[in-house]
Amino acid sequence: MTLSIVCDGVSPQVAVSPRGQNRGVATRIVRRNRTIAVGALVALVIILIVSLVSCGSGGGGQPASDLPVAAPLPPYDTTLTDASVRTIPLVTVVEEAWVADTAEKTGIPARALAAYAGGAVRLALTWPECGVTWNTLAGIGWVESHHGELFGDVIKEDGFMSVPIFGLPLVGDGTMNIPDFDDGNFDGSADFDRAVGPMQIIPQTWAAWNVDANGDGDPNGQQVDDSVVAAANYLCYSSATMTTADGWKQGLWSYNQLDSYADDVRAKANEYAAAMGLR
Ligand SMILES: [Ca+2]
Ligand SMILES: [Ca+2]
Repeated sequence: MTLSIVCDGVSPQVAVSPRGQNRGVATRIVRRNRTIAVGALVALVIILIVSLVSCGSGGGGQPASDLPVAAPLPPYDTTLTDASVRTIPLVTVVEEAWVADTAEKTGIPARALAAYAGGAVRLALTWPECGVTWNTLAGIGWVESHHGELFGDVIKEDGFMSVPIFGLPLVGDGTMNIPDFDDGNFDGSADFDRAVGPMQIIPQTWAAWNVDANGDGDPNGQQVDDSVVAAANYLCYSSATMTTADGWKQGLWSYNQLDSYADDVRAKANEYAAAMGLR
């Protein structure tokens, strides 16, 4: 997720977007470093243009308010509980046949879709009042990293990126200016902070919401199940419910304070719903 620091000073530890804050401007750049082999590091920087948001000043306008089509929960083992769903690998939560069929219809890579769909089920059991849907999570995943494929990489079957994704250094050069929070432990740099992984989570947010959802015992921002559940938990923390237009707006606004961001996520979420015959 593009996690951004909340600029009004409220809960900065859970802010989700590294979007810049230059008022009224419109440039977001995402950089990805490529790590190859033992001891060898080749940094490949790729640029993505996005809009920057005015932070907490209203300069970015008000978030869009329409609620995207809410895709129903995918089929899953209904004996799962709030407790048990936390103990099984996220990729096993939703029936494989549904994932395969839905991946074909929507064009979402199956491994990413399994994480979004499993995340929606997991949150339905662990945070039932939230109601975050798989198509909203998929919309975010597409906007953030094109499901991990923005730079030509892929999410592997084990859920890890084929090449780790890192966002642009958040040093105020067309971005937010966020001092180093993690001493490089999460984002690989003790000089600055940057967003990490397919859902683009910044260190402060990861510190608050890191989770192990694939069952390997290690919360890892470059692993799609861990990343998606952390993002979903953050959305649900930020909004009382994602089932109303205002609630959905609040969740997306906390994630990224930019009208076009919510618009982009909504459009993609609706596209995925339409691909499933939902209106
Ligand atoms: Ca850092
Ligand atoms: Ca993990």
